[in-house]
Amino acid sequence: MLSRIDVITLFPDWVHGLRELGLTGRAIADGRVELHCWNPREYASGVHKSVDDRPYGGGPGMVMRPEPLAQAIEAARGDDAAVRVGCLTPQGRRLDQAAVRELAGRDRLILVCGRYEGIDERVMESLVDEEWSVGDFVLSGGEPAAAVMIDAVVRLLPGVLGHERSAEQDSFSDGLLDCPHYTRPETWRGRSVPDVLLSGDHARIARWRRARALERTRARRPDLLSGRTPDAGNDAVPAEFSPPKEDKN
Ligand code: 9D3
Repeated sequence: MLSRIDVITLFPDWVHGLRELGLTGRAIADGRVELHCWNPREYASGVHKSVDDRPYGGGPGMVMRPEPLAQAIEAARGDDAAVRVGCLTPQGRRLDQAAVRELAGRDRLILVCGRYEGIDERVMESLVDEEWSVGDFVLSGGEPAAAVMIDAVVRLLPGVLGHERSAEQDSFSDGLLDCPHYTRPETWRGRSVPDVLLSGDHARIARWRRARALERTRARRPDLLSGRTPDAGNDAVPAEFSPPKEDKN
């Protein structure tokens, strides 16, 4: 079970934000996980303490210099030679909930955040064990991706979510998108809450929610259903809840 996360970043304010805010802030305050931060700039030498330089071969942008970054990674690793070093890069393995569960089951996480056009490849070869992406879009650096990964992982740690919101009930833990939700008033701007939710019949409500979740998943993210076995997985939409067409997106 994860007890410690180390982030290597030129922008430690991202990590301070995780410490101070929200679910991650509370988990750290409660001692459920430690979050440490290492800034390559503190390992840079010379009056300018430069952490980047122009790319060999030319081209736009800058590349993170190997030595300050390597020293920051080694400082984070300490004497724990076994801990895997992950790097957030657009070329990495796409993060999904299965990967998040896997990461939450490790003892430690070391996350290297890139900035500029990238990191000197020799650091990737010699010190980085795995690369992670959070999706096929362009961020300005690895920090927001690390924040996403850390939030997703920390909420799985025991005691982080209140018992009223168990991680097991989540969308994606059963591989489906979430069902719709409603609260008061019963009618809002001419739209009423589905009768079944007011019925008090909890078994029927559970079947309705699953039917809605299945229909939504089929309409919006059929890729999530493609690896499933409809019969064994109980994935048929009950006839009692044959849906209004789900056609958003
Ligand atoms: C526009 C710059 N690109 C050159 C063709 C390469 C590039 C380098 C660095 C693109 C983005 C970044 C910064 N992004 C990350 O470090 C990053 C990221 C992302 O951009 N998308 C999804 N996941 C991740 S994890 C780290």
